[in-house]
Amino acid sequence: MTAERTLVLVKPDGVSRGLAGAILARVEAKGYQLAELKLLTATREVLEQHYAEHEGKPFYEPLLEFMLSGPVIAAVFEGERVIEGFRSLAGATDPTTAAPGTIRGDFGRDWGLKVQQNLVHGSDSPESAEREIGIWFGA
Ligand code: RTP
Ligand code: MG
Repeated sequence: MTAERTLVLVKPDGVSRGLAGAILARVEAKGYQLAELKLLTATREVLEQHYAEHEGKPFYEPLLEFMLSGPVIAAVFEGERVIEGFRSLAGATDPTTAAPGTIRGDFGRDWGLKVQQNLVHGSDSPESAEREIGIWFGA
């Protein structure tokens, strides 16, 4: 049996603020295994696939603009229950109220923009993880 996998993105705010290493280190320190890693600037096509579920929502266009604003890190981490484990490490979507001790709670805040700039993405289910890993890394 292969271990569960999740797609982790360090979003442009995390990379531009120099937090990528600190963020990845937290995931490794919890015990998850790094399986894939790359730095790249996303394309609109990739983001449209990745965020298809949010199309039409008020934050959709600002979200795509934000995600296109600079390079991101795409990574795959592996381990037992890594999907829920990473989302617990990441904290709540809104960085202002995300719990201290989480990535978003410790490093993020509201910048008064039209989208939550919240440093990281993590897949939310095994089906999402396989779909998203395919989008960012190929089948
Ligand atoms: P993610 O997918 O990035 O791991 O985060 P999530 O599950 O906690 O949040 P989700 O609801 O899937 O939303 C995707 C991303 O869209 C941005 N967002 N901004 N009202 C807002 O300003 C707003 N709502 C969502 C965030 O960047 C969020 O992570
Ligand atoms: Mg999500």
